[in-house]
Amino acid sequence: HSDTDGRLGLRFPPDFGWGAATSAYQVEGAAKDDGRGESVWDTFSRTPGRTHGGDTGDVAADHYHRYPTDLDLMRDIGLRSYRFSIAWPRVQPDGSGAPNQRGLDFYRRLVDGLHDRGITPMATLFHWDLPQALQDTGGWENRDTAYRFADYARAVFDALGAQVPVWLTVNEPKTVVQNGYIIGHHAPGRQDPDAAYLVAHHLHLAHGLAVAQLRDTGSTSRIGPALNLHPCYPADDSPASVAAARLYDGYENRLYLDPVFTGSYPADVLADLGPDSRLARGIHDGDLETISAPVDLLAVQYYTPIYVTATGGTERRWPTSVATWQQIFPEGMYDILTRVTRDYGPVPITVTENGLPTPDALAADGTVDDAGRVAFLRDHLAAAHRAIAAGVPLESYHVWSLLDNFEWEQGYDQRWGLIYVDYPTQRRVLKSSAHWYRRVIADNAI
Ligand code: PNW
Repeated sequence: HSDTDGRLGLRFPPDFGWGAATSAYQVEGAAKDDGRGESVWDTFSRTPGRTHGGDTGDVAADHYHRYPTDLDLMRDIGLRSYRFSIAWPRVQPDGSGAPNQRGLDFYRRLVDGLHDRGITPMATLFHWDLPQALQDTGGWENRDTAYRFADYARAVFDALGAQVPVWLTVNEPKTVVQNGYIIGHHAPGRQDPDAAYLVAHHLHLAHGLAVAQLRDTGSTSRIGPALNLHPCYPADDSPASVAAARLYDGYENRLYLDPVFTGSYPADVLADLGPDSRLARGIHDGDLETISAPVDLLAVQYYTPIYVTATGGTERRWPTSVATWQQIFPEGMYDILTRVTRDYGPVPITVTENGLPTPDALAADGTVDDAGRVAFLRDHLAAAHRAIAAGVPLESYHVWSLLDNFEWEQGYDQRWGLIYVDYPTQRRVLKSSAHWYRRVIADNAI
């Protein structure tokens, strides 16, 4: 039961890490500043027909220039944690070699600004913006890209390792695999499933090599993977639906969790791909030891469940958001958090993304009413609260996103932020969800 302003009276643990998240290509803009190289997303978004309205991240939310204002807004909301990503092409414009100091300096200013305001930085090393020069030599299909990533990670750790207490390696390897290499509506726009699962392996290898690099620096910072997990439910209780949902879960979840946490690929997925798959042939001796190096935490990103029919198809069962792939099902948050703790724990967990796109508009009185987002966040936080009560070691939660931003192939058409961005002027306006979240953080309760 909620009181009149929708508050549930559910208190979170002391020091809970209330946060919000962004990624470099989606917010920074400044595509040519300070020696930044090009990434696969520059190439992809500049290719006619690839993004809504031909939108690109060239300017985005201009966060590269406006970060001091954005830091002040984070402080005003009361954030305890801010998750951002580092653009590999700013650090190594061609994907290898000596780091570009001016690129690193931006992240140093950002991290210093967070500490000045009492906000804990959480940095993702790779949120999909692969240097185009590495794509030109095969990208993630090329095993060498994982070793280039390890070098890049080392350069970042050497520059910022002491100031960033939590590192995330690869953001959502599954989305690169599925959207980048199977469906093809993300960069690099391929439609080649056999290549896709080899890409998965090389992303896992990149993760493991980066973990080793952090350990080698002697850092006491923590590190883990950032996985978007989709609870997969059988559409009915027939044995065929249950079996189909189980295999679907293999492709959606266990393919990304098992190598890191158990040191092996899920046998049902490997069997389904067959002995001659590029994945099966691409696993070298020792790879799984590298990939399963102990991590310090698991970052979970939850948006939607998947309902699987007896034939392995999917079905819509709950209301969808303006993102057609998203069904609104808060209970899925409870299910996925308790499941990863049961099957892969005990490992500290952070939710690094959860959110909803809504058709937000600036009203005549200068406000932005996103009541739908408030209800979504409150219901998902209530499910997270129940998961904590059930024993899930959840330490923090990050709304996707801090700011409206470049939503990949949807361009600027989908708004996911707590903060409205008026793109023509780059003016920021706190939405009603941001005001609501400020009170949640102040009360440490929903
Ligand atoms: C995540 N799906 O992507 C990304 O990490 C963010 O960069 C992105 O802006 C955000 O979620 C919202 O889309 C996803 O198809 C892309 O289930 C696709 C899916 C989930 C997450």
